[in-house]
This record gives sequence, structure tokens and C-alpha cells, in this order.
Amino acid sequence: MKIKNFKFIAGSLSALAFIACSDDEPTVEYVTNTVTETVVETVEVEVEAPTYVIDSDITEDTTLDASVVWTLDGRVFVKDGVTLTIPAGTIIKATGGTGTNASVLVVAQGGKIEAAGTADKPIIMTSVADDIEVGQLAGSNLDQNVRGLWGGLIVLGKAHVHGDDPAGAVTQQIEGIPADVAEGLYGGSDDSDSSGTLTYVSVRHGGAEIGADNEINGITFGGVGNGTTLDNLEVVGNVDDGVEFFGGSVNATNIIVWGQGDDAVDIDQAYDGTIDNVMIIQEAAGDHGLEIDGPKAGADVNKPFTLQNVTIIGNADNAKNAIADFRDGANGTVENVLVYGLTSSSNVELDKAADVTRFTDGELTFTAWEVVVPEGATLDGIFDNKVDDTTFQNGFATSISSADAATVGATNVFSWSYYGQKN
Ligand SMILES: [Ca+2]
Ligand SMILES: [Ca+2]
Ligand SMILES: [Ca+2]
Ligand SMILES: [Ca+2]
Repeated sequence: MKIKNFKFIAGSLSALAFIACSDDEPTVEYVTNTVTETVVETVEVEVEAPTYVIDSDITEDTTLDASVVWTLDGRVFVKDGVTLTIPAGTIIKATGGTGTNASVLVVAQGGKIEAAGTADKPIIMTSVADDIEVGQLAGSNLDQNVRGLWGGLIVLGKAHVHGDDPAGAVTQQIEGIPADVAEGLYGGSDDSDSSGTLTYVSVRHGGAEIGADNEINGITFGGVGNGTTLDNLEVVGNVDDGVEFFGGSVNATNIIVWGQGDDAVDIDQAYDGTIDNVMIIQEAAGDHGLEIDGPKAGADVNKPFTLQNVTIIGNADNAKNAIADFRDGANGTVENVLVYGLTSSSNVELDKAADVTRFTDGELTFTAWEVVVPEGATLDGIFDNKVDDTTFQNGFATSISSADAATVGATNVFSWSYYGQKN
């Protein structure tokens, strides 16, 4: 950056005037004339340009500045023992690239993110292609079907996982981060672990591959403990899932996912927190609204999640238009759910015998579902026990005529979000 420096040099010139003559004595008159002249000199000074680029690991406590747009360039870890503070209103735009060059922000085990936005000033993570500016809630040039322009946000903690080792309480490597990178580890035995705060955070247009065949979720939680605060989170236009919880015990309130390419909310590896008030809006690209796995490798643990006050809005242009899939011994409670916008093949599946067993043992429960049943379908037919091709709808679901008649589902508290701005 060049800054022009103006130097004002003032000089003064004095002039001696004239001698007047007469017939008698000559009279000498002195007249003093002062002229001030300003000399302007331009000096060019080289000043180092301010950089608002995050392109290397965060190794000491760092606070971003919300008055500028930040660029996230490449894979960046917030290291063990380090806190990244992102003030309300901060916008981070990530560069593209795939594989190890993909832009992704990873909060490693022992690291913290303090991203406390507000409804007026959410924290927005998007692509450099997004024309959003500081002070805005949404840009104008990208929509919910623009995906994969960068990676995503990954938060890793020390709470339980029942993943590759069904016994749990071990660390394992999060998908997409190479095995030799220690900051990719997650899981442990500290369910009260804190990875910090994410409130009013919107993640947009991400989901690029960050490793071989590993598209990334908008927000990934790996073994995140319940000392962490999560509320008011949005993911828009992501290639893979919106939010995915691999084990952990963290609770989350007010989540909205719009136009994800795979599943809106995905649970795996014996996640046992509570997720309250969730709005899911499918586009043509999506897979399941909910994709809920139990502990991997058939671990015989009972660590149930709770998912409550959920609205799933299907999309007629989505060939699958799938509502929910319960797999791998899914273990938890799903209650107060409103589903509409379905097509005749939309369903909720108990995928395998392990899921049916959980259901009959009361370790997978459904309460107060209301469904606008589409033409060509029946309420019971929507709830599909795939093992024997029967229904598992035993009275927990009600058919309603329209979404307006619903008495359950999410409360729309999302005016701050991209979805809220566009609808
Ligand atoms: Ca996923
Ligand atoms: Ca899926
Ligand atoms: Ca998934
Ligand atoms: Ca999954």
C-alpha cells in the first residue's frame, strides 16, 4: 500500500521596495512586502498491506476483526490449547480447491472456537465467490443449490465415541484428514469436554472433497463434549451432510439445514446429546432428512440421543425425497416431528435387524409425529420396517391435512439465517 505524504514547506520572501525622490531632500521610503509560498512535496512510503487471510495453523490465541472480510485459504487447524475467537458479525470467505488444498477450519482436540454471533450479527462462513459484505446477512449471487465451493468446519473433542473400536473411549481419526495428521484425532472419555461456543453461525456453499472420496459436512462434530455451547446453527448448500455428529455428548438448539446434497442431520457412533428445534428444507439434491446410525461395529451400548421438535420439508423434485433412515442399531428418541412436502415414495426406514431390535426393546422410540401424507401413499406405508417389509407405525404418527394443521415440529426462529433472508 502506498500512502502519499504531503509535506508543507512554508517560506517567506521579503522585498525591499523603492526610493522616492522629490525636489528637496530625497525621502527614502521602505515598504516591506511579505510573500508566503507553499511548496508541496510528495513522498511515497511503502506500508505493509494489512492481511486478513487465515492460511496457516492457529498456534496462539487469536481474535478476528469483525469489520473486515477474512479469507480462509487451505486447511487450518486451531491447535491444542489455543482459542480462536470469532466476534459477532465476522464474515469468513474460503478459497476453493480439493483434497489437502481444500479450505477447511478444524478445531483440534484441546483447541477451542469462541464464535458467539447474535441474530443481528451472525458469523458467516462462505466462499470467496459469495458477494456478501460486512453488515449483510446474505449475498445476492449464490443460491442454496450452489455447493462444494470450499470445505467446511470441523470441531473435534474428547467425549466418547463408539466407532472403529466398539468398546469406545478411544480416539480415532476424523474422515478426510490423513491418518498421519495428529490434529485429526477425536474422541475420548471426557463427556463434559468443551470445544468452545458456536452460536448464530451459518456455513454456506461448502462440502468440497478434503480427502480421497471424502466430501465434507457443513459442520462436523467429532466426539464433542457437552461443555460446548451450540445454538442457532445453519448449513446451506453443502455437498455432503448439513451437520454430522460422530459420537460425543454435546447438546444443540435451533439448527436449520437447507439444500444439502446428502443428509441434513446425521448421527453416528453413539452420539448421546439432545438436539432441539431443527428445520430441514430439502432441495432436489438431498438424500435423507435424518440419517441416524447407532454405534459402529455393533457395540452393545445404550447411549441414546434425543432429537425433538423437528420439521422436515420435502421437495417434489427430489427423486428420493427420503425422510429418515435408522441404521446400525440406531439408539435414541425422535419426538414432535412434522413432515410434509412428500412424494409417494418418501419413507422412514428401520434399515436392519439391529434397528428393529432397538425399536422392539424400546431403545429406539418415536413419539408424536405428524405427517401430511401425499397422494398414492399411506401413513403406515411411510414407516417401513425393511427387514420384513411391514410398518412399524404403532400409533406414534398422525396424518394431518396440511402443515397449517400441525401441532408439533420446529419453531421458526431462523429469520437471521440465509433461509430466513430468502424466504
Ligand atoms: Ca457425512
Ligand atoms: Ca445419506
Ligand atoms: Ca450422511
Ligand atoms: Ca453418518
